Amino acid sequence: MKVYINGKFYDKKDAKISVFDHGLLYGDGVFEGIRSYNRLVFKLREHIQRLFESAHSIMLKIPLSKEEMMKAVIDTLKINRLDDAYIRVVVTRGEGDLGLDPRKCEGKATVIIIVDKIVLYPQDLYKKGMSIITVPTVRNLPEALNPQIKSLNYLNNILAKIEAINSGYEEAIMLDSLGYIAECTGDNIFIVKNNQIYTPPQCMGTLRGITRDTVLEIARKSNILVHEHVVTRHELYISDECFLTGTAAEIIPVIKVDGRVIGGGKPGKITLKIMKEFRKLTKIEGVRY
Ligand code: PXG
Repeated sequence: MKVYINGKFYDKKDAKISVFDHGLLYGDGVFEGIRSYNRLVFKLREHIQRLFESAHSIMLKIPLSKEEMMKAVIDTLKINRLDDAYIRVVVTRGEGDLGLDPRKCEGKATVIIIVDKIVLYPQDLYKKGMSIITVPTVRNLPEALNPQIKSLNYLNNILAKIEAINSGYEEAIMLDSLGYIAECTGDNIFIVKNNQIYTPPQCMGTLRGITRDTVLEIARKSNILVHEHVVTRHELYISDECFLTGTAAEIIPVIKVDGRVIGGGKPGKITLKIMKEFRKLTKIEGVRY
């Protein structure tokens, strides 16, 4: 495996950055997770756009243009000869000193691109559906650290994941500070009720997922009504169907939440239709390499 660091490729064992990098010391940086399917990078432009928006928001200057970043991703895929890959793009504030002052890192941002495989959930859960739970750790307040910023600070999500794992579950539903459904630790959440789709609005402590946007697009094209609307736990419990979306997770059905069976206790027909349409899109859309 060859890893891209600041314009050069290194073998995995030599792909190292400084212990003074503020990405490590403070989680000061941003990232993206992207997928390619059969040599097509899905939604590459959208991911790079979000990366630059995250960086802009935390006043981190990425030392490449968007076009150069896209080319760097493609070059990393080509050199690794992977047809289907999970691509991690990381930009940190760079090397500084033992103080959080970002001025010490000025002009030294670290750019890393790793291409590998990712398996988020056991494969059989995509057929059977997952049981998940809501957890005590609430999603970051947008006015503190906005979940729209895909920063290297994922401790909020990791704590929620730990709570799910400690209770014997694979995934956690995080609520916002008002108690509404926000999202999962690395996925957006959708419910279906009376053949209509609902997902929490992005202003309520939810990342604007690129898979989420794709699902909304698929639903609209399929003449399914979609609502970006607050969702309570009660509405989730009495929904007909539930599924999660994310680049790493793709689309995975949920059949039980907090011990309540969702719909018929198996993946619903709208979920299956969206999964099928999504799979089709990944076969035809994307930047080729
Ligand atoms: N919410 C959060 C908090 C995320 O981190 C999503 C939603 C889905 O967004 P996209 O754009 O991918 O549809 C994400 C992204 C992992 C992992 O290892 C998960 C993500 C990113 C990187 C790694 O679980 N999810």
